[in-house]
Amino acid sequence: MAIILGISILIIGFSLSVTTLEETTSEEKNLVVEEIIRADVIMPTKVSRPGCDIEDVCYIPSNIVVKKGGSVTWLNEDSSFHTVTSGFYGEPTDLFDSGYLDPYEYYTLSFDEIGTYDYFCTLHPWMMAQVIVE
Ligand SMILES: [Cu+2]
Repeated sequence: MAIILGISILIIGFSLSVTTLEETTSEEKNLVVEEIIRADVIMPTKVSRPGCDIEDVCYIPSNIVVKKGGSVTWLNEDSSFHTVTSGFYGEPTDLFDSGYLDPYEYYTLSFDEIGTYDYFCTLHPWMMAQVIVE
């Protein structure tokens, strides 16, 4: 009896892991496709450490220009959480805030008013960039 139960549990466990693997694989494929199509600004790897600010590559590009009414999509390509938060570190303007973006998570915003929008990451004070709407 114990052996049969053990085998059943093994089989169930195996089917579960196969299902999870298939889901992950198809999600990853979607990510690759979406990444090519959708990301306007990326947060590259290793920006959770100071240094990206020296060459202004914490967000790439660090200055993006869009037409009024246009949208910008950010993609976090790093393995750490990051945010896209309006204003400056310690002085948020409360216009927008992505919250914590998981690795490979997207965030999209539309800009309906002309202006320069500074933004930063609430977790990494050196991460700063701008959206310019014209
Ligand atoms: Cu960050």
